[in-house]
Amino acid sequence: MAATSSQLSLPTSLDSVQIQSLPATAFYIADFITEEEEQLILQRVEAAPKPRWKHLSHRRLQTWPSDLLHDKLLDAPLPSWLIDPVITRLLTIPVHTRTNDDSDENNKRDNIFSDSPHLRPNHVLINEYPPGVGIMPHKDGSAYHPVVCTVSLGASLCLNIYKNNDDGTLQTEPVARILQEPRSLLITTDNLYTDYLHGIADIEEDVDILPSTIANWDLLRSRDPFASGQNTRKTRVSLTYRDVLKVSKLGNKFGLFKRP
Ligand SMILES: O=C(O)CCC(=O)C(=O)O
Repeated sequence: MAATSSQLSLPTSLDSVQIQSLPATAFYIADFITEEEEQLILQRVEAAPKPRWKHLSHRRLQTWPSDLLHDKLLDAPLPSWLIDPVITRLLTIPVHTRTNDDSDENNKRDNIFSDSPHLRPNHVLINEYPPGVGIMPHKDGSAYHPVVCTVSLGASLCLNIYKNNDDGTLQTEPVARILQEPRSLLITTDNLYTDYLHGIADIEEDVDILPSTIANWDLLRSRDPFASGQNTRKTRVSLTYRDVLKVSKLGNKFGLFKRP
Protein backbone atom coordinates (compact mmCIF):
# COMPACT_ATOMS: atom_id res chain seq x y z
CA MET A 1 0.00 0.00 0.00
CA ALA A 2 1.23 3.49 -0.80
CA ALA A 3 2.53 5.61 2.11
CA THR A 4 0.28 8.40 3.33
CA SER A 5 1.87 11.67 4.35
CA SER A 6 1.51 10.75 8.02
CA GLN A 7 3.40 7.51 7.29
CA LEU A 8 6.36 9.27 5.69
CA SER A 9 9.25 9.19 8.09
CA LEU A 10 10.87 12.53 7.39
CA PRO A 11 14.25 13.24 9.00
CA THR A 12 14.21 15.27 12.21
CA SER A 13 16.86 17.54 10.66
CA LEU A 14 18.65 17.93 7.33
CA ASP A 15 21.95 17.30 9.15
CA SER A 16 21.01 13.64 9.36
CA VAL A 17 20.57 13.33 5.57
CA GLN A 18 23.61 15.27 4.40
CA ILE A 19 25.51 13.61 1.54
CA GLN A 20 28.81 13.36 3.36
CA SER A 21 31.01 12.45 0.40
CA LEU A 22 30.12 15.63 -1.52
CA PRO A 23 31.60 19.09 -1.27
CA ALA A 24 29.43 21.26 0.97
CA THR A 25 26.51 21.04 0.88
CA ALA A 26 23.84 18.60 -0.31
CA PHE A 27 21.00 16.78 1.44
CA TYR A 28 18.95 13.83 0.14
CA ILE A 29 15.59 12.58 1.43
CA ALA A 30 14.54 9.43 -0.45
CA ASP A 31 10.88 9.48 0.62
CA PHE A 32 9.87 13.12 0.62
CA ILE A 33 6.41 12.67 -0.93
CA THR A 34 4.04 9.72 -1.16
CA GLU A 35 3.14 7.77 -4.30
CA GLU A 36 -0.31 9.34 -4.19
CA GLU A 37 1.16 12.84 -4.00
CA GLU A 38 3.54 12.00 -6.83
CA GLN A 39 0.62 10.93 -9.04
CA LEU A 40 -1.41 14.04 -8.19
CA ILE A 41 1.47 16.35 -9.09
CA LEU A 42 2.16 14.45 -12.32
CA GLN A 43 -1.53 14.80 -13.24
CA ARG A 44 -1.38 18.57 -12.65
CA VAL A 45 1.79 18.86 -14.73
CA GLU A 46 0.11 16.96 -17.55
CA ALA A 47 -3.11 18.97 -17.26
CA ALA A 48 -1.33 22.33 -17.62
CA PRO A 49 -2.47 24.32 -20.66
CA LYS A 50 -0.35 23.49 -23.75
CA PRO A 51 1.26 26.99 -23.96
CA ARG A 52 2.76 26.39 -20.51
CA TRP A 53 5.22 23.97 -22.10
CA LYS A 54 8.38 25.40 -23.60
CA HIS A 55 9.81 22.95 -26.12
CA LEU A 56 13.58 22.70 -26.33
CA SER A 57 15.30 20.40 -28.84
CA HIS A 58 14.63 17.22 -26.80
CA ARG A 59 13.32 18.33 -23.45
CA ARG A 60 10.21 20.28 -22.52
CA LEU A 61 9.72 22.44 -19.47
CA GLN A 62 7.20 24.56 -17.60
CA THR A 63 8.07 27.67 -15.59
CA TRP A 64 5.90 28.72 -12.65
CA PRO A 65 4.65 31.34 -11.99
CA SER A 66 6.46 32.72 -15.08
CA ASP A 67 9.81 33.14 -16.85
CA LEU A 68 12.32 35.57 -15.38
CA LEU A 69 12.80 38.84 -17.22
CA HIS A 70 16.31 40.31 -16.81
CA ASP A 71 16.74 38.00 -13.78
CA LYS A 72 13.57 39.39 -12.19
CA LEU A 73 10.37 37.61 -11.30
CA LEU A 74 7.04 39.33 -11.72
CA ASP A 75 5.34 38.88 -8.38
CA ALA A 76 2.68 36.18 -8.61
CA PRO A 77 1.72 33.27 -6.39
CA LEU A 78 2.65 29.69 -7.20
CA PRO A 79 -0.34 27.41 -7.82
CA SER A 80 -1.46 25.52 -4.71
CA TRP A 81 -0.42 22.13 -6.14
CA LEU A 82 3.20 23.35 -6.25
CA ILE A 83 3.02 24.68 -2.68
CA ASP A 84 1.33 21.83 -0.89
CA PRO A 85 2.81 19.31 -0.12
CA VAL A 86 6.34 20.27 -1.26
CA ILE A 87 6.96 23.76 0.15
CA THR A 88 4.85 23.33 3.28
CA ARG A 89 6.70 20.11 4.13
CA LEU A 90 10.14 21.49 3.25
CA LEU A 91 9.69 24.42 5.62
CA THR A 92 8.93 22.10 8.54
CA ILE A 93 12.34 20.39 8.43
CA PRO A 94 15.05 22.10 10.51
CA VAL A 95 18.54 22.24 9.09
CA HIS A 96 20.25 21.37 12.35
CA THR A 97 19.28 19.08 15.15
CA ARG A 98 17.89 21.31 17.85
CA THR A 99 19.90 21.61 21.06
CA ASN A 100 18.70 22.78 24.47
CA ASP A 101 21.14 25.70 24.37
CA ASP A 102 19.13 28.93 23.90
CA SER A 103 22.23 30.81 22.73
CA ASP A 104 22.89 28.28 19.98
CA GLU A 105 22.57 30.18 16.68
CA ASN A 106 21.79 26.93 14.85
CA ASN A 107 18.52 26.63 16.77
CA LYS A 108 17.38 29.84 15.10
CA ARG A 109 18.11 28.60 11.59
CA ASP A 110 14.83 26.84 11.22
CA ASN A 111 14.76 25.62 7.67
CA ILE A 112 16.78 25.67 4.46
CA PHE A 113 15.14 28.94 3.30
CA SER A 114 15.52 30.82 6.62
CA ASP A 115 18.30 32.98 5.13
CA SER A 116 16.66 33.58 1.76
CA PRO A 117 15.07 36.96 0.94
CA HIS A 118 11.50 35.66 0.69
CA LEU A 119 11.96 32.90 3.27
CA ARG A 120 10.55 30.34 0.83
CA PRO A 121 10.83 29.36 -2.81
CA ASN A 122 8.90 31.59 -5.20
CA HIS A 123 9.77 29.88 -8.48
CA VAL A 124 9.50 26.34 -9.87
CA LEU A 125 10.93 24.85 -13.06
CA ILE A 126 9.38 21.61 -14.25
CA ASN A 127 11.62 19.60 -16.56
CA GLU A 128 10.59 16.41 -18.34
CA TYR A 129 13.35 13.99 -19.37
CA PRO A 130 12.42 11.08 -21.65
CA PRO A 131 14.99 8.24 -21.82
CA GLY A 132 18.14 9.41 -23.61
CA VAL A 133 17.59 13.05 -22.70
CA GLY A 134 19.52 15.06 -20.13
CA ILE A 135 20.70 18.60 -19.51
CA MET A 136 24.12 20.13 -20.26
CA PRO A 137 26.39 20.85 -17.29
CA HIS A 138 25.64 24.34 -16.02
CA LYS A 139 25.50 26.59 -12.97
CA ASP A 140 22.20 28.09 -11.92
CA GLY A 141 23.62 31.60 -11.66
CA SER A 142 23.09 34.70 -9.61
CA ALA A 143 19.38 35.31 -10.12
CA TYR A 144 18.59 32.91 -7.29
CA HIS A 145 19.34 32.54 -3.62
CA PRO A 146 21.91 29.68 -3.61
CA VAL A 147 19.57 26.86 -2.56
CA VAL A 148 17.98 24.45 -5.06
CA CYS A 149 15.39 21.89 -3.98
CA THR A 150 14.66 19.21 -6.57
CA VAL A 151 11.77 16.78 -6.29
CA SER A 152 11.98 13.83 -8.70
CA LEU A 153 8.86 12.16 -10.09
CA GLY A 154 8.26 9.04 -12.17
CA ALA A 155 11.74 7.52 -12.50
CA SER A 156 15.35 7.54 -11.32
CA LEU A 157 18.43 9.02 -12.92
CA CYS A 158 21.91 10.22 -12.04
CA LEU A 159 22.77 13.89 -11.64
CA ASN A 160 26.44 14.52 -12.45
CA ILE A 161 28.48 17.09 -10.55
CA TYR A 162 31.33 18.76 -12.45
CA LYS A 163 34.14 21.18 -11.79
CA ASN A 164 35.78 23.62 -14.18
CA ASN A 165 39.52 23.49 -14.83
CA ASP A 166 41.56 26.54 -13.78
CA ASP A 167 41.34 27.86 -17.37
CA GLY A 168 37.51 27.77 -17.16
CA THR A 169 37.02 24.70 -19.39
CA LEU A 170 34.80 21.91 -18.11
CA GLN A 171 36.48 18.82 -16.69
CA THR A 172 35.36 15.89 -18.84
CA GLU A 173 34.58 13.50 -15.97
CA PRO A 174 32.12 14.34 -13.20
CA VAL A 175 33.58 14.64 -9.70
CA ALA A 176 30.49 12.92 -8.27
CA ARG A 177 27.13 11.37 -9.16
CA ILE A 178 23.89 11.64 -7.19
CA LEU A 179 21.19 9.04 -7.85
CA GLN A 180 17.77 10.64 -7.61
CA GLU A 181 14.90 8.24 -6.97
CA PRO A 182 11.24 9.02 -7.69
CA ARG A 183 9.60 10.96 -4.80
CA SER A 184 13.00 12.05 -3.47
CA LEU A 185 14.13 15.54 -2.52
CA LEU A 186 17.67 16.71 -3.28
CA ILE A 187 18.85 20.02 -1.82
CA THR A 188 22.07 21.62 -3.08
CA THR A 189 23.54 24.75 -1.54
CA ASP A 190 26.74 26.55 -0.42
CA ASN A 191 29.87 25.86 -2.52
CA LEU A 192 28.16 23.06 -4.36
CA TYR A 193 25.80 25.70 -5.77
CA THR A 194 28.38 28.40 -6.45
CA ASP A 195 31.55 26.52 -7.47
CA TYR A 196 30.32 23.35 -9.15
CA LEU A 197 28.24 22.59 -12.24
CA HIS A 198 25.52 19.98 -12.55
CA GLY A 199 24.17 18.11 -15.54
CA ILE A 200 22.39 14.94 -16.67
CA ALA A 201 23.90 12.73 -19.38
CA ASP A 202 21.90 12.11 -22.59
CA ILE A 203 21.84 8.34 -22.12
CA GLU A 204 19.25 5.54 -22.07
CA GLU A 205 20.86 3.80 -19.12
CA ASP A 206 22.92 4.95 -16.13
CA VAL A 207 25.77 2.47 -15.62
CA ASP A 208 28.37 1.72 -12.93
CA ILE A 209 25.87 2.26 -10.16
CA LEU A 210 27.90 1.12 -7.20
CA PRO A 211 28.46 2.14 -3.57
CA SER A 212 31.81 3.63 -4.65
CA THR A 213 30.40 5.74 -7.51
CA ILE A 214 27.10 7.03 -6.10
CA ALA A 215 27.56 9.81 -3.56
CA ASN A 216 24.20 9.24 -1.82
CA TRP A 217 24.34 5.40 -1.85
CA ASP A 218 23.72 5.11 1.90
CA LEU A 219 20.71 7.42 1.72
CA LEU A 220 18.85 5.60 -1.09
CA ARG A 221 15.35 4.24 -0.41
CA SER A 222 16.41 0.90 -1.85
CA ARG A 223 19.53 -0.36 -3.55
CA ASP A 224 17.70 -3.41 -4.96
CA PRO A 225 16.57 -1.82 -8.25
CA PHE A 226 20.23 -1.07 -9.01
CA ALA A 227 21.66 -4.48 -8.08
CA SER A 228 22.72 -5.03 -11.71
CA GLY A 229 24.72 -1.77 -11.55
CA GLN A 230 22.40 -0.22 -14.11
CA ASN A 231 19.38 2.05 -14.19
CA THR A 232 17.30 1.88 -17.35
CA ARG A 233 15.91 5.36 -17.83
CA LYS A 234 12.17 5.98 -17.99
CA THR A 235 10.52 9.36 -18.27
CA ARG A 236 11.43 11.46 -15.25
CA VAL A 237 9.88 14.79 -14.31
CA SER A 238 11.70 17.11 -11.93
CA LEU A 239 10.45 20.10 -9.99
CA THR A 240 13.21 22.55 -9.07
CA TYR A 241 12.27 25.04 -6.38
CA ARG A 242 14.25 28.26 -5.91
CA ASP A 243 13.92 31.74 -4.41
CA VAL A 244 14.40 34.40 -7.12
CA LEU A 245 16.20 37.31 -5.44
CA LYS A 246 14.60 40.18 -7.35
CA VAL A 247 10.83 40.32 -7.46
CA SER A 248 8.99 43.12 -9.18
CA LYS A 249 5.65 44.00 -7.65
CA LEU A 250 4.81 46.33 -10.50
CA GLY A 251 4.22 45.05 -14.00
CA ASN A 252 4.90 48.53 -15.36
CA LYS A 253 8.51 48.30 -14.16
CA PHE A 254 8.92 45.77 -16.96
CA GLY A 255 7.17 48.10 -19.38
CA LEU A 256 4.29 45.64 -19.55
CA PHE A 257 1.56 48.08 -18.64
CA LYS A 258 2.97 51.36 -19.95
CA ARG A 259 0.40 54.11 -20.26
CA PRO A 260 0.14 55.65 -23.72
O1 LIG B 1 16.16 18.02 -13.37
C1 LIG B 1 17.10 18.18 -12.60
O2 LIG B 1 17.30 17.42 -11.65
C2 LIG B 1 18.09 19.28 -12.85
C3 LIG B 1 17.45 20.52 -13.36
C4 LIG B 1 18.44 21.61 -13.54
O3 LIG B 1 19.60 21.40 -13.72
C5 LIG B 1 17.99 22.99 -13.45
O4 LIG B 1 16.79 23.24 -13.35
O5 LIG B 1 18.88 23.88 -13.48
